[in-house]
Formats: sequence, structure tokens, C-alpha cells
Amino acid sequence: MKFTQAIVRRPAASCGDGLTNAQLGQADYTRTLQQFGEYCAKLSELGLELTELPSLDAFPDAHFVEDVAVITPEFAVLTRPGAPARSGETKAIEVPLAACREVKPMHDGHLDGGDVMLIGKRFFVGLSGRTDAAGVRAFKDIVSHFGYDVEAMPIGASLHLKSSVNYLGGETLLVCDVLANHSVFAKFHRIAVDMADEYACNTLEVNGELITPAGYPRVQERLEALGMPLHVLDASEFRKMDGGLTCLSLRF
Ligand code: CIR
Repeated sequence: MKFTQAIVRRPAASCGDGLTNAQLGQADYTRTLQQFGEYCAKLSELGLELTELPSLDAFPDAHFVEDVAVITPEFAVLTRPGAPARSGETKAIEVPLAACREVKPMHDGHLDGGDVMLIGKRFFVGLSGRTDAAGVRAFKDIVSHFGYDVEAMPIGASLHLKSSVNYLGGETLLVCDVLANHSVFAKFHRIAVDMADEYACNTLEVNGELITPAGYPRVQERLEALGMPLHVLDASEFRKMDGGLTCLSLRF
């Protein structure tokens, strides 16, 4: 899908207080802002026009905007995030979303945008600690009206589906080995990644170019072999908070 725009949210000074299981220490605010700035600059360099929303101090995870909405060429779904601490973030994204798409709010269940991977007219949705069956049904009720299919799949212990698998364009998936042999991915060319490098599965494709987190040379080497332009960003502070490169923006 060709993207022209992205919505991002500036991290709040409270960002180190967000939810995390990473056990890598607390995110440093100054470094978070620096890495966020580098991320935004990279998206701009790749041709996206950015809308930067203000930080929300009461919601330390709110800069992970990907979880509160899913944007397609025709509409935007306002999700119902699975973590109670994050449910209030949706209110703050409604108006910016409405400026770009017709907004379709979910009314039942729970679903995080990090569990949603769109390929063509098919959504792959992870059943996770954040996204439940009722959420998948509510999401499907909305998207099926626009001709989209939904394929739901349990993802095991990872936070989100896109913590473990991301679409790189063409027929290619970058996927953690635990999900690589799942039947729903059978027709794809799969670059299987060792669980030790799982964080690098959260590599972001933007208009034929890839942005990958620093520190994963084995994954980087395999991405280089694809021949796509590859950009490496330091995402250490986001990683401490269980967040990755896709979570930091909504592209459309
Ligand atoms: C959370 O646990 O909700 C945040 N600390 C991280 C969210 C990351 N979002 C994503 O992977 N889509």
C-alpha cells in the first residue's frame, strides 16, 4: 500500500511509567524524545506528511498510537484497547482520525491495533492478552462491510501479532519461527527469525523501504539480501516499554 501520511504522538514525560514486561529498566525521557525525533525524521524522509499530536501525560503509552486505531484507504476503526490503563487513549485520537477518514468505533470486546496486520484486503488479527474473540467479531462486523476478510489466530505469549510478524511487501513476511509455520502464512515467502531476535520482527515497511531496529545483525543481513533500501534506527527506549517501530505511527 502506498502511504502518504502518518499520525504520531509525542511521548509524554511519564513515558517510563507505561506498561511493560520487558525488564530492561525504565525508559529515559530525553532518549525517548531523541529516538522519537529520529523516527519522525525518517518517516518524513520517506515521503510521509506527519501529523504530530501532543503528548498526554495521563497516558504514558499514548505515543504507541498504532494500538488505538486501524486505518484503511476507506475508513478508520477506533479500537477498544485491551489494557484498562490504555482505554482512555481512544478519546484523544477520535478527532484527528475523523480529519482523515470516516471513523467506525468498535462497540464490543477488546482489540489493539498492534494485533492487526493488513495485507491486501485481508486482515490477520492476533488473539492475544489484549485482543479477544469478541473484539475480533466487532472488528469483523465493521470491516466486512468494506469487503475485507478477517483471519484470526492465537499468537501465544507475545504482546501483539506484530511483535512477531510483519509484512514487508510483495509476498514476504518477516516472522518469528514460532509463527512461521502457521497455515495462514503458508502461501507467503517467510523470513523466519529466531525467538532471540523477535524484537526485530517489528520491522516497518514504508513504500518499498524498510526501517528496522538497531542491534539485530542476523536479521539485518537477511533484510539486506532482499535488496530493499534498509534504514536502521535505535529503538532501545521503546523496547524497554514493549513498543516497536510499527506502534509509533498510523500510516495511511
Ligand atoms: C503497552 O504495553 O501497551 C505498551 N507499553 C506498548 C505497546 C506497543 N504497541 C504495539 O506493539 N503495537
